[in-house]
Amino acid sequence: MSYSTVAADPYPWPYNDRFSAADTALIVIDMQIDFCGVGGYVDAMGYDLSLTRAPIAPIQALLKTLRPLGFTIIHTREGHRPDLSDLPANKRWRSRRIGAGIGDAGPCGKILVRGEPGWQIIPELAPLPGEIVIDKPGKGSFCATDLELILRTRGINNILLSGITTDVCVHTTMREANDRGFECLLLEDCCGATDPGNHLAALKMVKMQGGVFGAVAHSSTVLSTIAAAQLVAA
Ligand code: C5J
Repeated sequence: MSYSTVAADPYPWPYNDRFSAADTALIVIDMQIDFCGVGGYVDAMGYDLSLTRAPIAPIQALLKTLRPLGFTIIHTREGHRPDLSDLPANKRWRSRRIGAGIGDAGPCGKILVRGEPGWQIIPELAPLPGEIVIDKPGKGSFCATDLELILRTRGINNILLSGITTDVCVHTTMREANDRGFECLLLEDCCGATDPGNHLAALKMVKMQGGVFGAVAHSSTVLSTIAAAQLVAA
């Protein structure tokens, strides 16, 4: 089944009028304990966890609809090799300045290190068997990963973006995807930032210049678009 456009801002998404489970992926970015759990990286930096936990319920609702319809679901995890050979010295230095040194021991194990408790995806959004998980050493999901190869192999042209944080990993991934020709929709209620102002600014940036990186919509708009098509088909 294909679906008509979502009422997004600043244009009805996707640009070419239709999307389907076969050509669209939902990417859930970095919903890890380090970003939204007690004792993780974001907590250690002193930010309000309610901001990074806000997208959990909306993402759950979206998954509940998209999974049975056969949409490609991709999860990402930010993290470094246990020997820290892929951790740039400046990234580590900056994190230590704010009291949350990447690679250093914390209540959830070594911060942002692969295999540690804090690096795990939160149980509420655990990937199902068969769903793709991308491990990334940086903010963007395309840098030093096989994400683009996987998307092209599956024939994916459209990407729904969710996860945290709106202004960092989600935005970087959206920009990378846009530059590669993917048609992106940022789901505003399915993202969150450590600073509410940055969340809003990140949404605004997408919408400038006629949608310079794609478009923005509330997940309820995507869900109602899908429900309307199902009603017509029934
Ligand atoms: C950050 C991320 N903010 N997932 N990572 O360091 O956005």
